[in-house]
Amino acid sequence: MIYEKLDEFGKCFLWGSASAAYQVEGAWNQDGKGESVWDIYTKKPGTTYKGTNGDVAVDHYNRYKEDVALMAEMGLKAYRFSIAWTRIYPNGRGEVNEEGLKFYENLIDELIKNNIKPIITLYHWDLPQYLQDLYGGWESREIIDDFNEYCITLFKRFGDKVKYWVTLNEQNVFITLGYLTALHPPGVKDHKRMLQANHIANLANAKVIESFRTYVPNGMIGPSFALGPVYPYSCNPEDVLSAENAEELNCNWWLDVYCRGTYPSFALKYYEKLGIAPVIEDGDLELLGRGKPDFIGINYYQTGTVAMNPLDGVGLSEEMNNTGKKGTSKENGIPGAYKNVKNPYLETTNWDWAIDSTGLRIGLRRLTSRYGLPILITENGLGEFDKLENDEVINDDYRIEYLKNHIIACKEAITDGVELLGYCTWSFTDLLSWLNGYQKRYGFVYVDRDENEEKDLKRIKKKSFYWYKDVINSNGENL
Ligand code: BGP
Repeated sequence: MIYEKLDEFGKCFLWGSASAAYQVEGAWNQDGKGESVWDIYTKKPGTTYKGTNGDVAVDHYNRYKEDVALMAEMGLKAYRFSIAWTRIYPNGRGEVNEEGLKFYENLIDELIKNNIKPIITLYHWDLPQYLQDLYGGWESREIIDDFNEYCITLFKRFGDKVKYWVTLNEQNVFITLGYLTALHPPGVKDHKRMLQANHIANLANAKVIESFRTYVPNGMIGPSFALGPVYPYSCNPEDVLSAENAEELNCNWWLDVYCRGTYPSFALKYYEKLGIAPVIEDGDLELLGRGKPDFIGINYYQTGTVAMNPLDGVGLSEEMNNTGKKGTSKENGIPGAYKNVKNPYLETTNWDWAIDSTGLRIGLRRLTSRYGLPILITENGLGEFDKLENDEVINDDYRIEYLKNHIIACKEAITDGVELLGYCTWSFTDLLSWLNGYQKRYGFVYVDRDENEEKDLKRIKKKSFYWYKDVINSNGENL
C-alpha cells in the first residue's frame, strides 16, 4: 500500500543498538572466564579474515562505562548485548563464576542508571569449548539441561531488572555455518548432523522459554532469527516455486517451530525423503509447543532472490566474500530446490549483501500474517569501509542513508499493522566481524584499531552518531 501519511512510532518504541560478547568484550581470559569455541576456532589458520580474533576485540569489558556514557549521550533507549556463557560457567556447567556475573550486573546497573533498557541475549554463538569436547555441543541432548541451568542462573540474578530477553541468536546461521558449510565452529559439513543439532537447539530454546515463565513472569522473551525474505527471480512459475521452496527451507523451517511448535510439512517431507530428517523423540513436540515466544526477534540485513535449479544444478558454496571485494561471492543453491541469483533491481554492499529496505517491510508483513506476534528488530545495519579523516571526522553518509530507509520501512510496516516493539541497529561501536575482521564496520562510534594493530582503541563519534541521536530525540520523525 502507498499511504499519504504514515503512523507514528509509539511512545515506548525501543530505539536501540546491539552487540555480542565475543565481538566487543575482549578480555578473553580475564576474571575466570573459560574458553569458548570461538576462542579456539579463530586461532586455527585460514578460518577468519587475516587471522583476526576477539582476544581484545574493542575491549568493551574494560571500557564499558565509557561506552555506556556514549550511549547515554546519544539518548539510546535500549542496548542489546549478549552474555558470554563462559564468564558465568567457565566449563559451561558446574561452579558459577561470581566475577562474570558481577561484570554483567555492573553493565546492567550502568545502563539502567542512564535510562537505557538492557536487552539480554543468552547465546550469541560462544559455546563453552568444554561442552563441545565433552559431548559434541549442540549435537547432544545433554546441552538442553546445561543451557537451561545457565539461563536460570541469569533469570534469577537479573530477572527483576531486565524485561527483554533473547534466547538464541540466529540459530539458522550458527547451525548452518557450523554443520553444513563448515565456516563456523565446529566446522562440520553434514546435512543430517546439521538438522539433528538444529532440532536439539530448538528443544533448548523451548526449554528456556518454559523456565523463563517461572522465573521472569513479567518479562518478554523470544529468539533472534536471521530473516532473509525470498523473491522469485521472475514471474516464471518455476522461479516462483523455487522461492516457495527457499522460504520453506530457510524461514519456515525455523520460525514455524518457534511460533507454532511444529515443523513445516513440505520441508519435513523433503528431508524425510532424503533420509536426513531430525529424530523427533516422544515429548519433543509437546516441549516445542510449550516454548512459544512473546515476540519474534529478527536480524535483517538483506533479501534473497532465487531461480529454478535443476537436480544437477549448482550446490552449496563454502566460499564467501569476506574481503570486501565487490562481486567475489560465488553462485550457490540446493539442486532441485532453488539457486541464489543477483537481483538486478538492488544495489549491494562491498561484501555483496543486497541493500533492500522494502524487503524489511515485506518480511515484517509476512511474519505478522503467518504468526501474528509482536516483532523486535534485534539487528539491522550496514557493514562498510569507513574513513577516519583529519580532525577525527567520519562522514558515513551511506550508513545514514541505509538506516534512514530501513526506519522508513519500519514506519510503513507499522502503518500496515505490524506490531513493532523496537529497532536495534547493528552496532553501537565498531566491533569484530566474525569472519570479516575489523575493516567491515557497522558502528555509530568508530574504534581506532584494525586487523594489524590494536592501536589505542579510541572511540570517535561518526556523523551517523549525531543523526541517530536526532532520530531518537524526535521519536523517528526527523530522518
Ligand atoms: C549477524 C550476527 C552479528 C553480526 C552481523 C553482521 O549475523 O548476529 O553477530 O556479526 O550479522 O555480520 P557480519 O559481521 O558477518 O558482517
